[in-house]
Amino acid sequence: MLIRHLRANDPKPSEITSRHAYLNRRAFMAAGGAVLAGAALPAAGAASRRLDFATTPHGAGLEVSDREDATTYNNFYEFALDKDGPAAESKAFRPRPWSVRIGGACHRPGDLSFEDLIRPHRLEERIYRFRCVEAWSMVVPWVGVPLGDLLKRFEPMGSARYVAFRTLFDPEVMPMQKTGVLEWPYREGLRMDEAMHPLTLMVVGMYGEVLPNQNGAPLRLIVPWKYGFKCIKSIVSIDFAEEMPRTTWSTANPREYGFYANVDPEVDHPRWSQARERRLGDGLFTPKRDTLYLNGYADRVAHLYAGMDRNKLF
Ligand SMILES: Nc1nc2c(c(=O)[nH]1)N[C@H]1C(S)=C(S)[C@@H](COP(=O)(O)O)O[C@H]1N2
Ligand SMILES: [Mo]
Repeated sequence: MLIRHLRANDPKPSEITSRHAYLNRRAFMAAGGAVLAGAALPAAGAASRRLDFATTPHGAGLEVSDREDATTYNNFYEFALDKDGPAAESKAFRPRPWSVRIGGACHRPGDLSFEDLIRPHRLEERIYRFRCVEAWSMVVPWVGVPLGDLLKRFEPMGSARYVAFRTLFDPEVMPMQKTGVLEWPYREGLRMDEAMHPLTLMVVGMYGEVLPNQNGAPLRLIVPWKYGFKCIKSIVSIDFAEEMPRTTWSTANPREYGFYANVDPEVDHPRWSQARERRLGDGLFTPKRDTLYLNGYADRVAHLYAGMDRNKLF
């Protein structure tokens, strides 16, 4: 394996070499030419996990986190409550076949297979900063579809002000769903303008390959300016709603987790500061990094929250 080979021979920190290996492969894939509609997704059950995608300038200057870190340090409470649990406990989860129910305030509701949902779109790769509310962060090359392009196909009604998402409920494969640690299924939601914002992605892959189970296979949300818990995994339903939907974490602990969950170094979590973060892959003695307002995407999204009290609507 190229990545292992480079790592074994390089005395420098592994994140640098694996990043080079990754970027080389990315350049190689980009050189592969035009993306054909329908060819972007491997067939169900195919041995290849590779995706075809268009590269974009998003995050071109950022140092990508090690794939190993991003796929073994997870939050996915359906499988385990610790960080290394989801990778081990989600091995028996089979994310294909998969279908998604689209409903609520829209003119074209329906049940779509994962393939029918994604195939009409061109996949894009975007390198985004990702910030968990627990003060760790990473930089990941996600592969997905702008959520707004996907939602438009279902013709939301003028009355739709929010979008609500749910994760699969299947306690036989998601063992923690047999417990009451959270209210299941996991739920999340966005305001319509947040959902339609061009930075918001419906993600089907990372590091050029289909999503590993522990990262939310086969599809999950990525909203790069919000805390990680908004980025709901293994989605089975999307509903357009007139009222603000109930969400898992803001229901579990409304004092600590709000509906907006915008990354904000000036609004502390009641139990810890949000001013700084530890980047996955940094050594224990590397100083924490300053957290950026809206995770560094303020120039693109701050207008969505103009006039809003950041301490009240957090
Ligand atoms: N269904 C579901 N989605 C979820 C979670 C979860 O427990 N269940 N955890 C959230 C949290 S707190 C974070 S930080 C991110 C972690 O994503 P990652 O494991 O891909 O880094 O997923 C979010 N999405
Ligand atoms: Mo998180």
